[in-house]
Amino acid sequence: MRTKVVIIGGGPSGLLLSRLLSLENIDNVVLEKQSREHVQGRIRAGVLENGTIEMLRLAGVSKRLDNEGFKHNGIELSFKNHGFRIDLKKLTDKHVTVYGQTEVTKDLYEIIEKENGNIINCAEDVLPQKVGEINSFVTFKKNGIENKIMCDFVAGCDGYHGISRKVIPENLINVFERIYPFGWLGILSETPPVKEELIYANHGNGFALASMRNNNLSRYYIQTSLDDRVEAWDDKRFWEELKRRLPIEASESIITGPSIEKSIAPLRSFVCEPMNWNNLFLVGDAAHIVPPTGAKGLNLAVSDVYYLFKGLKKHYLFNDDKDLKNYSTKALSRVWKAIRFSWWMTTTFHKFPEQTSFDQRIQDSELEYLENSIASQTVLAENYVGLPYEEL
Ligand code: RFL
Ligand code: PHB
Repeated sequence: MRTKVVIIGGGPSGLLLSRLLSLENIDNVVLEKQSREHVQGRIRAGVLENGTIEMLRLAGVSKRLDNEGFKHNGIELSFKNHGFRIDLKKLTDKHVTVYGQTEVTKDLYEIIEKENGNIINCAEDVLPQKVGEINSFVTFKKNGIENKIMCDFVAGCDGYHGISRKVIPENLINVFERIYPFGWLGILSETPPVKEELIYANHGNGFALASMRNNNLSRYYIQTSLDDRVEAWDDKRFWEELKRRLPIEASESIITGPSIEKSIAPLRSFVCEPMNWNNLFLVGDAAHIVPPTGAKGLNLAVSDVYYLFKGLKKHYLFNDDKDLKNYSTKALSRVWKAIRFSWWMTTTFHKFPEQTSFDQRIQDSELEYLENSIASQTVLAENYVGLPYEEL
């Protein structure tokens, strides 16, 4: 079998790239390790930037998003159980949209299947080979049978634990990493959200976040220690701790109920430079990870797709490789700004194990400054709604 682009990983970045390439008649195949149900069931991101929405629109998957997504013109920040609002719309003339990653992947899968796109689920032992040579190919097993696809390019959209980054010789990449000494315990509950906008809370016990998926589906997170186990957090304990950390009005009005999902995620910042090796291009979480505090992970994966899609399109339609050559530099410039912002949100809102009373005072004064300074609020708002994509 032969195709133009083999896309390893059928998460949001792989699916979106596949769909955009297909719209330009650029042949591609997606090789996804997991089943479709597994991919669609992963509850992750919830906040989409305008740039992400525009890309989904370009891919022809914005109908349900336009009908069911929630426009948020602001977010609430809180410290010492006192909340204040950041008016994103007023400060930037932009908003964010709450629409779950589960829905984004569902929409993309549906349209790709309907239009006869090529997604191979449950592909095992996927391996890109002869990367950079004219006869590059990718091998994989399906139902125990070995397969080989010849290709021009490989897009590594296979997330942090994928194979694509690992095939790059170690001496050709630089890795930058920060591992945070805490995790997020998240729950989903079929209860109305405590507020119509998200709440990010700094509290002496640790960070808390009140988010949502729709009018009767709430997503809440609390910071926990790295060795904490989900089993140690029954619903009662979770709600009590969440209420302790949220602003007073929120904890007084919150409606609690049984959790329908509960999990703990570690937090890390990670960047791999450069984001390509010859004709293998890393996209999204395969190349970089941000802690979820800034809601940037999925949005960054989409901006990578923007740069790579443009590069591949120019290659095939105009025989011009300039943008492909610049892919890594362009994508990384935006990535590092989101890495910085997510790191800043994380360090401003979380309690670190070694944190002293001095550090707590610094966090408090940072948040007090934010509450009262339009300049400071603008910096946060501009980053939160998403920095513009660079022209290529
Ligand atoms: P994904 O989603 O990890 O998809 C990679 C796909 O590759 C497959 N795969 C392989 N396939 C074939 N062969 C192999 N060897 C393979 N190895 C892996 C996997 O099965 C998977 O289907 O990466 P992608 O596409 O780059 O997308 C990235 C986003 O999923 C991620 O950045 C976000 O979910 C991060 N994130 C958030 N991002 C936001 O923009 N806004 C948010 O509000 C937000 N909240 C979050 C988040 C991530 C979280 N967790 C759990 C890490 C909240 C949380 C709690
Ligand atoms: C979510 O709804 O899952 C969510 C929202 C905002 C974040 C992180 C996660 O910063």
